[in-house]
Amino acid sequence: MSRAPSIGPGEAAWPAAGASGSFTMDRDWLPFHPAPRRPRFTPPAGAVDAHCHVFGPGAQFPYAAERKYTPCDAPSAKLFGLRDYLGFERNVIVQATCHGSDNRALAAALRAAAGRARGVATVGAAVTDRELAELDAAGVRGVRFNFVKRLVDATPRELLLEIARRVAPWEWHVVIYFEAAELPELYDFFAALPATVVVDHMGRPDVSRPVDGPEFELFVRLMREHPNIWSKVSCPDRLSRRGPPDYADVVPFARRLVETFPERVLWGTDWPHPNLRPRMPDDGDLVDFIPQIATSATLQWRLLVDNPMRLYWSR
Ligand code: 0GY
Repeated sequence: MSRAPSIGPGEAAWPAAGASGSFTMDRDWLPFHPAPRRPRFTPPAGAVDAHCHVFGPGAQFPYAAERKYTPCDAPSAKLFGLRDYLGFERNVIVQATCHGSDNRALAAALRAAAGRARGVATVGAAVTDRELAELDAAGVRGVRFNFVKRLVDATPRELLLEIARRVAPWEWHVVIYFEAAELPELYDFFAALPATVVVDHMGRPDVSRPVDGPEFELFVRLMREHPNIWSKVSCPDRLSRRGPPDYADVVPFARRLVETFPERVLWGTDWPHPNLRPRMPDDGDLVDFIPQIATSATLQWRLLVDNPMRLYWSR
């Protein structure tokens, strides 16, 4: 493999002070790891990092007025450098809440990827057919509904259903982000969504609870009873109480999903890891999490290649 590109700070797009145009990153913001280690695990050929973001640069793509945080810039060139360094072929870039429903940074990143990235956008019900057509042409294949209260103000469910109807002709799927404690309340709404649905980060289970306890059972039931529902087995760094390098307490949860629903799981780095505290993960550790949760070459191929290719690159 070629020499590691630098993905750390120091480029013009990310001045050392964390300022970009009129934006200064939050005082307690942790930038992404400046020099991740090389993973021991080699992803299969054609592997997809199916959950990551770009931020700005704010001077070019301003952060949204309604954002709940101001990040450091994390431009697409850095993301693509990391992709190559970690041994991946493609990215799925998910619109981050700091850009609201202004998808320009996402669309520009998708165009810059020249076919090697697909996107998940955030849109309002007022989105026009022309805007949807442009996003689709750029490579968007899904829309994200966020229910995490610290990240977004609540959107009425009728509006979300209206958005799901609007994107249906494009055969986009719906990505949902929520925390496990909210699932009982949201269960029926999720179960009724008229699309393929992809859950971020396993529905954020409390991994100090048993993997076969009622909380995670409810999530497994959601997937078992609804074959249109997929899950990302991502973000051990967000979920773990024990922490790196192995994130051992997250393994049983992710492994259970990979083995029960091998054809409906995706994996992603979550780079540049928004809002992570108290420490940034080493992305090399995150890649080495994969063989702990997908323990055969076949499961790894489904998780990293076959599943994301079916969902994002079927056309
Ligand atoms: C993630 C997680 C988070 C943030 C966002 O769009 C976002 O701002 O998704 C989070 O703070 O938990 O998936 O990146």
